[in-house]
Amino acid sequence: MAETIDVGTHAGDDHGHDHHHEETFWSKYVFSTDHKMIGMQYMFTGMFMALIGGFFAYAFRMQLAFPGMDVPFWGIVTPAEYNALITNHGAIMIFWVAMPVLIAAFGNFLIPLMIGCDDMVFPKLNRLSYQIFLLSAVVLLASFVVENGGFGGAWTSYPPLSAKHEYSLTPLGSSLWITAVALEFVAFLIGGINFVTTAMNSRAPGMKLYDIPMVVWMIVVASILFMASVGPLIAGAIMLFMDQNLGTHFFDPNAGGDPILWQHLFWFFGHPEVYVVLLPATGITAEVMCVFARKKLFAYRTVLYTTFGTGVLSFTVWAHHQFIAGIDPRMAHVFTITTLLISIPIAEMMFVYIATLYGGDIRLKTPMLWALAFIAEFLIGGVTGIFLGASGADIYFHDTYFVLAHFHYTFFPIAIIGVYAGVTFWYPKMFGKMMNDTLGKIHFWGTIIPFNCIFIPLFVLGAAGQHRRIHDFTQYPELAQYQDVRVFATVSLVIMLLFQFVFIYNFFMSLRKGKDAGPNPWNSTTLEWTTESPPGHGNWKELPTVYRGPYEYQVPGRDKDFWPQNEPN
Ligand code: HEM
Ligand SMILES: [Cu+2]
Repeated sequence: MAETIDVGTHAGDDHGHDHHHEETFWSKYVFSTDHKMIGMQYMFTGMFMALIGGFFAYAFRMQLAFPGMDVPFWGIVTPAEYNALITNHGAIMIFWVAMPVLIAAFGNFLIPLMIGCDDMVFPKLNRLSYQIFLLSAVVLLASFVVENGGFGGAWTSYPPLSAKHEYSLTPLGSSLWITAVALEFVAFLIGGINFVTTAMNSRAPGMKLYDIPMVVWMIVVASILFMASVGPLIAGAIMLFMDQNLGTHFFDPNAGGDPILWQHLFWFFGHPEVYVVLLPATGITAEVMCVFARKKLFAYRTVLYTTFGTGVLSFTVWAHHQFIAGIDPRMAHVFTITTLLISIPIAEMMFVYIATLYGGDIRLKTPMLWALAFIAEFLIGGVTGIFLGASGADIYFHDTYFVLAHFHYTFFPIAIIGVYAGVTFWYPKMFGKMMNDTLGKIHFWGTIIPFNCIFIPLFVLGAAGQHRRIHDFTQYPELAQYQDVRVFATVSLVIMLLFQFVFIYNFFMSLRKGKDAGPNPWNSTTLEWTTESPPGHGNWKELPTVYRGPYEYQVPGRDKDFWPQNEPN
């Protein structure tokens, strides 16, 4: 039952959760307030946007590899189109793929199921959040088809380029873009309220704070980070919109405005944002690893405190994106120190994960492969971040392909590997069917190998001085010589994209032909596996009671190797 206020009025009803009105297509799939359906809506919208973002990457990488040639399914990529493609590729992948899938889809689907309640605290607000998000996606898509095309001022949208139509040359595209981004922020601001309130207030009887599965904690902390950091940027977005359309000069240096102000507003949000998406993916990895290593999470409390600590620290590092923006070197030292500090908790989490694997009874099913890859690939991202965090080195690396490779080694594990780990792991719960494991493994290797072939070469190009956001490098003799490297990266990308169709095929084929999953196919301990798959409206016939922590595997003296949270002693 969704509407919590109904509980009182219907308390005497003997037909429990099923007294609901007839469900039509519209009430079930479109205007549902059920957290699971809203989670699905976010998931499918995010996946659809990922196809668009992936296609954009294909188009601009083809331009980089074969400048001036007709790109199949696109045509010639003009410089303006190139800018719009890279801008919107980045924006889409972060705001319309990573955020909706990692936070909103998994948060919605998992939080009530993992803490043992029937729905979010504010189901209608939840639905509103999705609707605003959908609107934001529509506005973004509209920005590509208006006169002069989509915005091309980079996903960071720095003024003055973004603030003046004379510079950006895309008057409507820019304004729609910033509107879409602002709407998306509002959607997640509303959504976060539910996650935090629900996890804190609706837990099953017996579930203490330390019994909450790690992924729920991490989504909660991520939501708080988002809510605490996004305000300034929503204000900034409105100011930028006003500069674009109402003749204000917040960011215009010629009229006393300050373009650097935007950079502060953007990165004060932007850096915490990377942890907003990192934390849920890290949480998903924890759940998957414990199940497929049959082990307790090593140092649960340490991970939890580290999560809080990382959250706080993430607010202190933003100006490491501005080392070349004329920052006072003494201030640059401060931001170097905080930036290097934040590597410590992140590294510690990875060590905890490796310690969790140590001595485990490891089962290499598809979700586990993704979880292991998360750790391996993310470490490369983290380590290269340390180079960039040193302000002296960053003056050289800034805005080169080195930075690009660094953040793809962090974002790819998060937004792609983490999502695949989660989807392949919870698929049986979401749809009641098993995915095909062989196809899953083909998809895994077909993604991981080309991924590294794309981005390792980009570190090399970056170190050689290849700058970001340039349409055709063959015009620079010192960079023209690396054309083979760019072709190699691009071919790898095309291969990787093609392998994604294996996943799409597996996803939909398994819906029809997959083996029935049953309630708990992986022998997991957490609450979502104690109800039927997929769970009905209201999640449980009778809400569970919790007796222990989330990861009791291989407890000595028990016949089964797992001890579900809801099983009495
Ligand atoms: C582990 C510690 C990390 C450190 C020390 C670090 C450090 C840095 C630094 C100093 C930069 C600025 C480079 C420049 O523009 O010149 C940077 C860029 C970036 N980092 Fe990281 N980073 C870390 C982790 C992450 C994570 C976890 C993510 C993503 C979830 C991430 C995503 C990004 C992005 C997107 C950019 C580029 C932004 C842009 O200019 O478009 N980083 N990183
Ligand atoms: Cu940062």
